[in-house]
Amino acid sequence: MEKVVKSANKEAEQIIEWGELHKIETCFDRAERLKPCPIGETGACCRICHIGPCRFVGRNAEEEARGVCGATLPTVASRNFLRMIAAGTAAHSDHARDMAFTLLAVASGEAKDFKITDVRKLYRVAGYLNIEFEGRPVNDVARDVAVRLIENFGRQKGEIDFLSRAPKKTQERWKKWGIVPRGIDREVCEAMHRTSIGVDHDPDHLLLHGLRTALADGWGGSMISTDITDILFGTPQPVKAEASFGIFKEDEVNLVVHGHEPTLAEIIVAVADEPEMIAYAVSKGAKGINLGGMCCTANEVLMRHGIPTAGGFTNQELGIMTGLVDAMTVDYQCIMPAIAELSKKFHTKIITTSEKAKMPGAIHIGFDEHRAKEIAREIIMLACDNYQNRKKEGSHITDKFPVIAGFSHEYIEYMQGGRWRASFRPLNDAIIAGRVRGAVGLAGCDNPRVPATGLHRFLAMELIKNDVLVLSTGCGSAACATVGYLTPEMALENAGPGLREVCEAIGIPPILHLGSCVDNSRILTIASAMAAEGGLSDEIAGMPAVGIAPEWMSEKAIAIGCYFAASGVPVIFGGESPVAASKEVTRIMTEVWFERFKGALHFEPDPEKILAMALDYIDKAREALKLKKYEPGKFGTEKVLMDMAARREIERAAKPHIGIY
Ligand code: NFS
Repeated sequence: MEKVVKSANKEAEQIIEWGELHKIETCFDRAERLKPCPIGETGACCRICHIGPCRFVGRNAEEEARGVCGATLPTVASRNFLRMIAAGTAAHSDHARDMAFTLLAVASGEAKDFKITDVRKLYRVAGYLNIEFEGRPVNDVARDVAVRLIENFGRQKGEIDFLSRAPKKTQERWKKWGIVPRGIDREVCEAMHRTSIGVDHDPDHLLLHGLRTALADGWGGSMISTDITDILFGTPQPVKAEASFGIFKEDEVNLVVHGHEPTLAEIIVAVADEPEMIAYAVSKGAKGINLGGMCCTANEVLMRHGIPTAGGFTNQELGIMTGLVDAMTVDYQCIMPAIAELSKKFHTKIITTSEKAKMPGAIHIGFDEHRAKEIAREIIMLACDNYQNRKKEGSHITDKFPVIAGFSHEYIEYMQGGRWRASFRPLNDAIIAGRVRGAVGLAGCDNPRVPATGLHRFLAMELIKNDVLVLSTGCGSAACATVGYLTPEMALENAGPGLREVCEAIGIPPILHLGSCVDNSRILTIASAMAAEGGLSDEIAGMPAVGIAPEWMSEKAIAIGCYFAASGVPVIFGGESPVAASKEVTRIMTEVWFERFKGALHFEPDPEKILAMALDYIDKAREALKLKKYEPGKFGTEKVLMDMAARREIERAAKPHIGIY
């Protein structure tokens, strides 16, 4: 019998096989053993009150069937779905709240180990908020920005501030359909209220509130998080790094930062280079300290410092199974509780660091931004102490791949014309001419229910072959990084002729790593800039662009998919639909949303079909915009893209220092 591949990643599969040999269970084994509950999986189980749970199965599986209270299947499926959006929005936004309070603490001089790193970005954000910045002390501006952004969470009336960054027409659609989010917490709270027993029963109405809540995530929580992280730690620019399990070093202390909140990870990066820390590691017999990342905390420090990544969600257990991880800090989100138990079979210390997220079997060292360096040093020393306990066991892997990451929206703008002519004109022109067929945001988790990372890899490869520029984030980026896809050479070897030319001219990979999952908000900013640039659509809707999350599993991914749909982007998710039980809910999320917003949310498990659907959406959008029909290798004439040499020339002529926007 042919062996079932659990991960599409060769190195991951090697560790899984080693684990099987040593009787060590992973999420892949558990996924095989625990099949999804077929009732809950499709949205057909109502458990919001205790008369039930009511299950819509068998003779009760029709649209007009009713639970004990009389709720229909479409009501139940849309309520369940709205709760997923609310949870995803809460996760991104509570992270954003932490970032906003950190900014406030820094601006008030209470968190002395941090500073405002990117003043230019601070001013840009102050500008969006109509906060005066010229001639004022930086910390005063930062405090005003922090206070104002914090208000977005508890605002009761009015609008979330960053909605004004969307194209006017996009905003008008939101107004027309009554989905303008007021305050982030208000929308999440109202979602929970409306879905409790006996409140909102109209599927369309429930789902519209889902879109409003999701917009509070995309244009609220996520965008706030991205902007503040850039202000505090720097706006990313291209950086070279490495990915996969070979990043761990046999002769150094390996400390992994895992989770989503970059604040502690940033300070660990800062102090790990201190001579005292290195001397401490050496005193324990190691040659130095080697930092690595996992999931989105990895993406944050990869984007800004080139810290190597060991990969995404399904790699967290496998990383420990290399036997080389001396300590792993986990903050919050996407952390499998299994790692605490697993770590006992090795020498790895798991350290929880957030007061919001604890785990039996882990050590807790609560992070406090007021004593940041002290805590970071404590953690590093703990990892060093534990280096001596390293055992021989483990599936040591030496393979690693080069990565170019760090594509913030500011850098993407800059790379198309330099500091003085930064714009999206070249990209718009390349799309108009058919050199670039369109763009896809490839995002979301990796998943042990499919050959993990395989769907990301398949789609990334096929899309660039078809001249589609890929913007990747989150574990989608990690899936591509850990197989060497995030390099300029990828364009030379695999991209279609038009996309290859564009990538060569600018010197970029055809798959651009934009950051963590909150950084999907960067794609909203890019789409808005492309609309403002002209020549394509004058709103986000109607652009030759699609969002794909082929291996999603988190509620956060659902919130992301919905804010893209509400913003006008058709979105295709892999796997079974969580509303499959109701034809009506499926129709609303595809047809009705498309009529109103030109966005939609589909679920399609077959990757070939996902690809075909995405290309079809892109080609239809091109047709509607009356652009040249896409034909591989046949382009119209557009303005010559500014190449590296020309850009350097401009920089030289302008100023000796380079800022990216
Ligand atoms: Ni996004 Fe990042 Fe990964 Fe999925 Fe989890 S790490 S926030 S939710 S699993 S992409």
